[in-house]
Amino acid sequence: MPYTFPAGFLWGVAGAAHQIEGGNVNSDSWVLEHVPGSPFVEPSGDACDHYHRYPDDIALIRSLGFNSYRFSIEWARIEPEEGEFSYAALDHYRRMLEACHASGLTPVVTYHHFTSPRWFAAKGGWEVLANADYFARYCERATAHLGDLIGAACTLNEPNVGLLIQHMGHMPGDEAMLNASYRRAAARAVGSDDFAAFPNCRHAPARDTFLKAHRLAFDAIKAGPGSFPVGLTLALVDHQAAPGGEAARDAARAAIDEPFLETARHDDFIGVQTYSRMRHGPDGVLPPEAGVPVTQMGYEFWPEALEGTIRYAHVFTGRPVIVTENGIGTENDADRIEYVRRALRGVQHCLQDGLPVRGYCYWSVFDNFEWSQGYRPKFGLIAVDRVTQTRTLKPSAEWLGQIARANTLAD
Ligand code: GCO
Repeated sequence: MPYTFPAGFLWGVAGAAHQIEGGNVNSDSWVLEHVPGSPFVEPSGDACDHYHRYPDDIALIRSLGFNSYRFSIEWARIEPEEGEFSYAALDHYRRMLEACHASGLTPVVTYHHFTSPRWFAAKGGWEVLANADYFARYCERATAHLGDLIGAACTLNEPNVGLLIQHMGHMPGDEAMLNASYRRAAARAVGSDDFAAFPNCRHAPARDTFLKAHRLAFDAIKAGPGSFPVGLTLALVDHQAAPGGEAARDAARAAIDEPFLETARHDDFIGVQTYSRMRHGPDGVLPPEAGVPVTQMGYEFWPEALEGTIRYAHVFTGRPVIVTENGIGTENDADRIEYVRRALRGVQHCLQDGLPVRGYCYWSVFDNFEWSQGYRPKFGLIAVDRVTQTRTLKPSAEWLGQIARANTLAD
C-alpha cells in the first residue's frame, strides 16, 4: 500500500557550512587540514562554493520538491575573533534564510556543526567547561539577528560522535589525542599553547562542556526573537546485542547516548542522525556481519537502523523526533535509493505506531567534504564537479524529491 505521511511533514535535505561553503579559513578545521601530519586526507578548499552559490542551490532544492533545508551557520565567520561579531556574516545568513522563505523551504538551522573559530580552539575549545559561555553568547547574538526567520534550530550537531567513533575503535583514545603531533603543530600555527578542535579534542571532558553549552544555548535561542522548536542532534547507531552482548550494548548506550538523551528531555524535539547499526558481543563491538554489504564509510548497509533509533530516542526522551540526518556514502545511486526507501519504511512504521516523527532530512544535498576522508565518500543527491562547481542531479534526487512533493511513499 502507498503510505501518505502526516500533513506538514518536513521533507528536507541537509548540509553543513564547512562541508559545502568553501574557504572557511578562520575555522579550527582549516588549521588542522593544513598542519604537518594532518588527520585529513585533503583540505576542504572551495568545497561546493555554496557560500556564493546558495541562491541557485536553494532554488534547485525547492524545484526538486523538498519543503525544508537544514544548514548550519558558521561561528568562525560570525565571531572571527573573540567578542568581535561580523554583521556582514550575519547578514549573509539572513539572506540565506530569506531565500528559503521566498522559495517555500522551512529553514532548519544548526548553530554548530563541528567547526569553531580558531580562537576558541586555542582556548582549549570544548575541553574547557567554562568555554560553554562563549558558545551561548554566540547563540544569543546570532538569534538576535536571525531568529525571526528560523523555522527550527539545532544547537549542537552530534556532540556524542567522538565518543561513538572512539567506541567503534576508529579513533584513538583521549590521551593519544592529547599527544597527537598535529595538535601541537596546530597550536604553533596559531601561536597558542594548545589547540583543541572538535575532531581532535578529548571527548570525555568535552562531554560535560557540550551538555552545559546545549542548555545555555537552548535558553539563549529561546529568548528570541522568533518562536520555533529547538533541539539537539545526536549520532545514533542502532545498538544491537548478539547473544551474550546485552550488557555491552547497554554499557555503550549509557556511555555514548544517554547523558545527551537525558538533557534532550527538556527540549522541543530530538534530532536523530542515523547511518547504520552496531552489534555488540560479550567482548564488545563486533565487526560487520558476514554477508552484509558495507558502504563507502565501512558501515554495514542497514537502513532499518533508522526505525530502531527513532524508537529508542523517542522512548527515552518522550520528545517528538526530527530525522535531521540519514543517508549513505556510495558511488552506486541505485543503492542510495534502496537505502532510503527502506529507511522511510521504518519512519512509516513509527508513524503508524503513533510516534511523533515530524520530518526527514536526507544527508546530504551535495557530494561534499566528508571531514578527514575528504571528497571521496559520496553522500550527495547532487554531484558537484570539483573544478567547475557544476551541479548534476543523480536519479535519487528526483526520486526522493518526488516522494517529498507527493508526501507519499509508493509501493
Ligand atoms: C556526521 C555529520 C556529517 C557527516 C555525515 C556523514 O554525522 O558526522 O553530521 O557532517 O558528513 O554524518 O558521515
